[in-house]
Amino acid sequence: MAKSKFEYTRKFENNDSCLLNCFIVVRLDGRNFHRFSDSHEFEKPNDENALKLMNRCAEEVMKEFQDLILAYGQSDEYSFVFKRSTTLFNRRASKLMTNLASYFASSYVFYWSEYFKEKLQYPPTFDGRVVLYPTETNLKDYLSWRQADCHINNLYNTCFWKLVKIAGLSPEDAEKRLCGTVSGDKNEILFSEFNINYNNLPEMFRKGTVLLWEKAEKMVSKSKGDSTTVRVYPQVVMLHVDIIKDDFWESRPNLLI
Ligand code: DGT
Ligand code: MG
Ligand code: MG
Ligand code: MG
Ligand code: MG
Repeated sequence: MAKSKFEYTRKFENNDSCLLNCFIVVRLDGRNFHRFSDSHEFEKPNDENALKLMNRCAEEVMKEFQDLILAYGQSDEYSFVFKRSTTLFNRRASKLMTNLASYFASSYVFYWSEYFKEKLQYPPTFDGRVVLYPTETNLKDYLSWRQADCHINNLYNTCFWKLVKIAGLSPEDAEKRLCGTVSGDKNEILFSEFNINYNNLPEMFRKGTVLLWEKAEKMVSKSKGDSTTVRVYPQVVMLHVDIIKDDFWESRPNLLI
């Protein structure tokens, strides 16, 4: 087809290809989920179904974009890590980010009814950003930062909502009560005032969720007769484990390769 005289406008596009060899991380985060969680009456501080829906969407994203090697989610956010060598969308940041964000958001709507009886009140939005990490240490530190954030917020919010819902404090008084406390103090409040051992709360709440690919064996029947054979195929697995300590990485030496 002949070029139109308008085609030069393409040259105004930025080249936003991500630097070679870096881990490309896309972090998505629900826009104004403070309001969204109120409108949909999410349980405070953790709504199990809301978290499971986030995990489901992330799993679907992993399956759709198979150069993703790892994902980590907590609260209304999910971080997706591409393998270093990915050439998906020529590593263009805007393409990677918008494809993940829109697939995640449409999945959130698509699968909503599997997790909630109540109707969706309005369309949710997720923002996205792309961050490049040049070293494995940088990437691990990034993921540790997100998991530490999960822990700090969850400990605080768990205390806060016990003080409000069980002890009957006003939100202002609960906030004052927790002001200046360190994590040991909060553990102590939970234990002595509410008989809760923080470490016994669900791991999904305390540690967030990690998704990664693992090889699984599956029995498949051959087309003729009833003989079966074992096939190995990759499968997304969901874990609620510590990724700050080295154990997680040492037991999976090939994860980032
Ligand atoms: P943003 O991200 O700047 O547009 O604003 P928000 O409101 O999404 O703020 P963000 O992302 O810093 O914090 C997440 C919000 O989502 C926070 O208000 C608590 C809410 N949220 C996330 N997970 C849950 C949950 O399981 N239960 C409840 N009740 N709220 C949740
Ligand atoms: Mg925010
Ligand atoms: Mg948000
Ligand atoms: Mg958030
Ligand atoms: Mg097109």
